[in-house]
Parts: sequence; C-alpha cells; structure tokens
Amino acid sequence: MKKKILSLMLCGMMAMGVMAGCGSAGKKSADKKSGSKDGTITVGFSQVGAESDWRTANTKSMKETFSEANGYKLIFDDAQQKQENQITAIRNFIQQDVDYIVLAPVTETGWDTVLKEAKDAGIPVIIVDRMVDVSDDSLYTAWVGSDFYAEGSKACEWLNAYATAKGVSGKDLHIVDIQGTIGASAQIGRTKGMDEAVKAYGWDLLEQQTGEFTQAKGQEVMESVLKQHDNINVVYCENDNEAFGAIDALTAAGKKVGGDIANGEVMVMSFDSTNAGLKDVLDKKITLNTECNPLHGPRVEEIIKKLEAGDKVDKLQYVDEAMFAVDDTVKSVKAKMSAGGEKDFDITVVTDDVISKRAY
Ligand code: GYE
Repeated sequence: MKKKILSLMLCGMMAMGVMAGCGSAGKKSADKKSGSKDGTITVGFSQVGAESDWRTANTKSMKETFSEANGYKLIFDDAQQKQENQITAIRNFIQQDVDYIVLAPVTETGWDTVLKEAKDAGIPVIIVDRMVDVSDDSLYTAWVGSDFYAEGSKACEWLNAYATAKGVSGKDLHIVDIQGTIGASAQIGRTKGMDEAVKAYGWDLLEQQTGEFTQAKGQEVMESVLKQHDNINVVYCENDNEAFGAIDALTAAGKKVGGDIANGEVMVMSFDSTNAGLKDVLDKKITLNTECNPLHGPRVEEIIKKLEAGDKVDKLQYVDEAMFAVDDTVKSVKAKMSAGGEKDFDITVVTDDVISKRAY
C-alpha cells in the first residue's frame, strides 16, 4: 500500500467535502516510502486488554482476520486496561511505520496528542469498539462499533415493560447498577440509558458503582452493596463478566436469582450476550441479555479494503444488535438511538438451538 496515494486520495476526499480538514499528514507522508513489496499490509492494533469474554472474542476476530494468510502483518498490543500503555503502543506503531493503526480505546478522552502524531506521520487510524472524544474529527479516518446508548435504552425499556406486565410498580424496583470502566463509551451509553429510565419511570436506583467490566470486581461490588441494602431486586450489570461475579455474590448471600421479583427473586440483567452469558439466560440466572457484537475483524478489514481501493468510507458505522431473554413476557421494545429517533427491537427467547447457532 502506498501512503502517498492514500494521502492524496484522502485530501481529494476532503476537498470533496467527505472529510473535514486536510492537515500536514498528506504533505509529510507524500515523501515517505511504505508498504512491503509483496503487498502485505501492516496493521498495528492497540487492544484494551483481556478483561472479559467479549474482549477475548474481539481479539480472536481481529487476529483471525488480520492473519498472514489473508495478506496482513498484525502487530498486536494488549494494553492491560491502561491508556498510557495504549499511547506507548501507538507511538511504537508510528515508529515501525505501519500502514494502519487500529485503536480500541479504553476511555473516550485523552487521545488528541497521540492521534495528531499518527496523522502527522500519514498513518490512517481506525477506531474500533469504544469511541474517542477528540477536538478534531480528522484525527481518525473511521469508527466501527456499537450504539451503547441504544443498548442501555433497549435494556431499560424492556425492564419497564417486564415490571409492568408483572404488576410491579416503578418505585418498587430497587436497582443496583454495576457500571463498566468509567469513561468508556460502553459504560457511558449503558449508564445513560439507566439514568434516563430512572427519571422517566420513578425507579429506586440504590447504587451505581464500577465493576470495571471484570468478574472479580463485579463480585466485589455486589458483596459490598448487599451489606448496605436488603431490598435489592434488580442488578443491572454493564457486561456479562460483571454479571457472573454478581450472581456468585448473590448466591453466596443466600439470594435466589431470577425474574420473579414479585416473589423475592433478584433479577440480573446483562450486556454482551457472549456464549457463557446466554447459557446463564438458559439457566434463568440472567433474565435479559442485550447483545453487543464483538466480531469487528471483518468490519475493520472492509474499511481497510475500501481505503486501499481509494473508495470513501463511512465515518461512523454502527453494528446491528439483538436482545435475548428467558421468556416472551416482553416481545419487543422501542428504544432510543444515539443518532436520534427510536427503533423497534424484537426479543429472542434463549433456547439451546439459539445458542448453538451463534457465531461467538
Ligand atoms: O461490553 C465489555 C468489555 O467496550 C463493548 O468492553 C466493549 C465492552 C464490553 O470489557 O465486556
């Protein structure tokens, strides 16, 4: 891949109003020689870490897609959930003169400086999964990931419809929100969905604490809130691994997990719909699981292929996602979307057959 051609092309696209601004990236990279003679494309991927089943599935998808057999050299870096490690990784990618940088950012803020360095080096940056919040959108070429606010809205609309169907009023929903990593898009969107529903439906939100998207922290938070409140009947976990930890803590405390909140059960809700997460729905431990699709490898590759071919790419690309529940008490919900407006989503009842047909 020739960066010279790419930067000229990007500037051309900018001139056509496709992208905003044309900085020094074009000029500087025009002097550079890059790409290997055999056509191999080098991709530097800065991954958040290995905190969850979702993340493992995401890493697998990226590694399978950007394989040598597919014509890539992948430089993979696991940042262990630390932004400073991601910044170091990106600087290393720039030094190694990779063709593309792919970044799965741990949090939204703090990227301006290093992404400007990538831009100055003429290396296109593709953001995957969580978003970046930068002052200048031309610091990245494209983003692909989930509508996390829609996920939160879907889950909360389902809870409202479910409680109504069971004759439980809003003020009798005593909720603990085990949040994701604070400042990560997945946390921001899912928490916002909850905050809005609390206001709209008069729910009793007892606690909001981060479980950092891990099973260990999810369990720890649940153990601690159980000591403070004896009326918890809904636990809104912002990912599957937190839910696994919360379920262990609830069970150890002698609580029965399940959807029958009118008769003393504690309902666990979750996000991701990983294989283990859906098995917990089948076992009636998780009542609703809202999908977050981790299979971004092929989506990022499609963006790279388009850029290689000189085609224009969408700046933001949202992935379609489903909802999975223990039963069909609620058949569909109307949820709010990040881009504005509302959309209808059907709820799939989890069976062995549903799980066996899933791609992850
Ligand atoms: O939900 C969680 C992971 O950013 C969508 O990160 C991702 C989230 C996912 O740790 O399990």
